[in-house]
Parts: sequence; C-alpha cells; structure tokens
Amino acid sequence: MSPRAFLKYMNFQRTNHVKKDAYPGGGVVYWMSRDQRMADNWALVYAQSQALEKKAALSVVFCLTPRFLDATQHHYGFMLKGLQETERNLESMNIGFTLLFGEPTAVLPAFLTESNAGLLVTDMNPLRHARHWQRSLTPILGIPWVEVDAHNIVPVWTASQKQEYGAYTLRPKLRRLLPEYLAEFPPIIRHPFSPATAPQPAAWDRAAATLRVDMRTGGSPVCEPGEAAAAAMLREFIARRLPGYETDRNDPVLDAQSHLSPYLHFGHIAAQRIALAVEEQGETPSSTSFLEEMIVRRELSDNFCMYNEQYDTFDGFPTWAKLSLNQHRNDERTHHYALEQFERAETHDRLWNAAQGEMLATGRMHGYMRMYWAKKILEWSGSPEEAMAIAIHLNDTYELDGRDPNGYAGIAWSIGGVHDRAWFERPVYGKIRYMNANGCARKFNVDAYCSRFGTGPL
Ligand code: FAD
Ligand code: FO1
Repeated sequence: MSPRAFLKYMNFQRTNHVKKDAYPGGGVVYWMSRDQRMADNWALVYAQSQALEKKAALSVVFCLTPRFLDATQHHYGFMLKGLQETERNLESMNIGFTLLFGEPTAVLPAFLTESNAGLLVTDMNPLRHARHWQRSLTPILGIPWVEVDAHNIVPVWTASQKQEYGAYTLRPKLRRLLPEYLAEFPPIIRHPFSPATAPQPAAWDRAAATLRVDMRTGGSPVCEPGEAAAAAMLREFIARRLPGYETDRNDPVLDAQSHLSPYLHFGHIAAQRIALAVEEQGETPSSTSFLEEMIVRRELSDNFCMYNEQYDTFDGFPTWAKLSLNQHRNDERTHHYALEQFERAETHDRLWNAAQGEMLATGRMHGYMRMYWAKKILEWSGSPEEAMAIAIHLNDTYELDGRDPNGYAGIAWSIGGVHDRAWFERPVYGKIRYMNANGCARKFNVDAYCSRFGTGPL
C-alpha cells in the first residue's frame, strides 16, 4: 500500500504534534504503551505511513517500568505474555521490537539516539504518569514527536475540548462525529525498509527480575492475554452474550457481559474493531446498549481523566457533591472498616463480601456489583477521601482491568457523583446516589451470587 493510500485512511485529527522539530533523517520509532497491539492501531498506522513516506525503517519500543500504580506480578504477567505475541506479529512484518527495562524518562532518550531515530510516535494516554513522561521528555528529545489517540474511536481532543458533565452531554457530540471516525483500519504492510542494525532481541526471561511489584495478589487468570485471545473473546461475546446483553447485563449471576475490559485496558484489541464487529450484526436493543457502554461511557472516562487532573481524588468531584459530602462528614457511620477488613471481605454485609470475593478469586468484578461495592466503601469508611483511597487501591490491586481511566471515572461516579446528578439527601452520602442490598435483590438472585463468591460472615 503506498503512503498515499495509507493517508486516505488516516484522519489527522487523530494526531497531536507534541514536538514540531524538523525531521533530521533516521528511523521512525513508535513508543508503545497503552495500545499494545499490531492490528488496528492508529499510532502504528501513522508511524508506518511516515516511515514509508521517508523511506525509513520502522520499529517499536516498549519501556517496562519496575512498578506501575498498584499493578501486581499477575497484571505484569498478563501484559508481558500479550507483548510477546505482539513482538512476533511485528517482526513478521519487518518491524523491529525493543524491550527496555526502566522508566521511560531514564531509558528512552539514549535508546532513541543509539537507534538513530528521526521521528517519535506515541499512543495517547490521559493518566498522570503518561502526562508526566511526556512533560519530562519533551525538553530532552530533539526530534519531532507525534502523539496519536489509538484508544478512542473519536479522538479524545476532537470529541470535546473540556470536561463533560456526563454521558448526556458527550453522547450527542460523539453521535455527530462517529460516522466520520468509525471507519475501517488499513492493514499494516510488510515494511520495505530495514534498519542498519537489527534491534537487540527482547530479553523476556530477564523481565520478571526487573519488577518491584507485589507478588502476593493474583486470582486465577480468567482469560488468556494477547491479540488473538482478544479477537476470540470478541467472537465469543458476539455469538453467545451479545443477544442477551440488554436484558441481562446488570445481573451478576448471569454471564452476560463481554469480558473485553482487560483486552481494552492493555490495548490488545481496538474499541473501534469491537464497534465495527458489533455493528455488523445489525442494530438491536442489545447492540445499542453495548455500544452506549463501550463507546460513550468508555470515551467519557478518557474525557474525565484528560480534562480533570484530580480524577482520582475528592477534589475532582463536582462542586455540588463536595458541598454535600462536606455537610455529612461527621455523620455517624453504621459500620467503619479499615482497608484490611475490606480487602479480606470481612464486612458485616454478605453481598459486599461476595463482590470483593469475586474480585479476589477471579481478578474481575461484575460491572453492576462495582457500583454497589464502591458506594458501600463510602458508607463504611471514615471520610470520602479515605473511601477514594481504599476503593482505588483495591480496584488497582485486584482488577485485571484496573489502573484505567474507566476505573477512576467509575469510582468517582460511585463515591463523588461525577457524571451523575444530585439525589435526595441521606446520612453520610449527602446527595450522592444511594444503593442498597434490597435494590440489588430486586434486580438479581442475591443468594445465588453470595453462594458462588461469598467468603465473609453471613
Ligand atoms: P461490558 O459491559 O461488556 O462493557 C464493554 C466495555 O464497555 C467495557 O470493557 C468498558 O471498556 C466499557 N464500559 C462498560 N461499562 C462502563 C462504565 N461504567 N464506564 C466506562 N466504561 C464502561 N472498567 C475498567 O475497564 N477498569 C476498571 O478498573 C473499572 N473499575 C470500575 C469501578 C467502578 C466502581 C465502576 C462503577 C465501574 C468500573 N469500570 C471499570 C467500568 C465497568 O464496570 C467495566 O468496564 C466492566 O464491568 C468491564 O467488564 P466488561 O468488559 O465485560 O463490560
Ligand atoms: N505501560 C508502560 O508503558 N510500561 C509498563 O511497564 C506498564 C506496566 C503496566 C502494568 C499494569 C497495567 O495495568 C498497565 C501497565 N502499563 C504500562 C500501562 C498501560 O499500558 C496503559 O497505558 C495504562 O494502564 C493506561 O490505560
């Protein structure tokens, strides 16, 4: 495919020029972080189109950091296995893959110099660590740098240039733009230009020893990592669970969700590929309901983390919520648990314990239960700040799909009314939407859920 053909597909709204230095010659390097895949990856598509135009070599680099938020060895294991598959895919297309050990700010500049890189391409990530990496490296690197939103269907900066109040304000903007952006991807082609020296083979066997992470937590892996497993999960979802999604998705006893979140989190599959595949099945109430979650809710989370730097703290809540929670700061708590009691699912509430139990046992919690789970942490901890810290720590330590904008937005929705409205006032919650076990019992068979995942006292 000629560079021009590529450019027919590439919508330049997906790119953001971080550094506009003149291209000095040399190879094109895609520093992969969020979107860990070869297929359907706009950052790689852009990098290859530039390399073809410049008749330059194309390579990918991944910086393996010793720790990453509350990620455990379980999460790193899932990620590393997926990356090895992507390395094989890339090398089959004559695209080199290099694995560096260390913080990007420490190891990337020397690598780019040694590999005679002339253009850096990265994948957009709205989280604090990625913004810090970008701010620290911008003054150091002397080559052009282009960031591509390879995660969202409508690029986060195109959908909106400010924090949206909720799904209801972002949805019309996405609706208007989706016809332009929900399009087919060009294939990655075998790259015709090779580097002067082949990159060092990735030392996968040394990776584990470079990590400084919690080896304690794990849970039984509920799914295989990597691009092929992600594509298989999509096919299985479409064949078996999509038809019942609209009616069954909020029932944690039924297996009705897609189970795609770990693959979306690690970028093993593109949301755009999922949307194209679901749309191909024809429009049904279930496809509409699924795309609302997978496009609107997910892109709303990136919008929240992109435009609200306090996305993981009390300060990030809307004013009405902060005022209301402050007025109820000293309300009596019916129960007050420490982090360890929550972590070990040792509350008085068997339903809450079952939700924590599901996460401990499987590394994932059903979407409906996550709302109940987080709201009860607000109700049974000493302050909204303590609740945020506990919910985020547990979510990022035990959820395979944790450490993600969806998590910070989901927890801020549950505890701080982000993307929600005020409800009638009650102790501790103030005007934050309330949930209780009776409400759950009206929706699904609580006994069945508790008998499957229950651990704590009845
Ligand atoms: P499906 O129902 O099949 O949805 C498909 C995809 O749509 C999901 O993978 C996700 O990308 C998106 N999606 C669905 N619901 C939401 C939502 N409410 N907000 C944003 N995107 C959504 N999601 C994570 O990816 N990581 C997290 O750490 C996380 N923590 C959460 C914590 C709380 C307190 C809450 C209320 C929600 C959280 N979510 C999180 C969002 C949602 O619960 C999960 O994305 C979903 O349950 C994952 O399972 P699934 O892929 O089978 O979901
Ligand atoms: N991104 C990196 O660039 N390097 C890492 O070593 C790394 C480790 C990691 C571990 C767990 C996890 O959930 C994410 C991790 N990420 C890493 C980031 C990930 O690729 C995404 O960029 C973020 O999670 C944002 O969604």
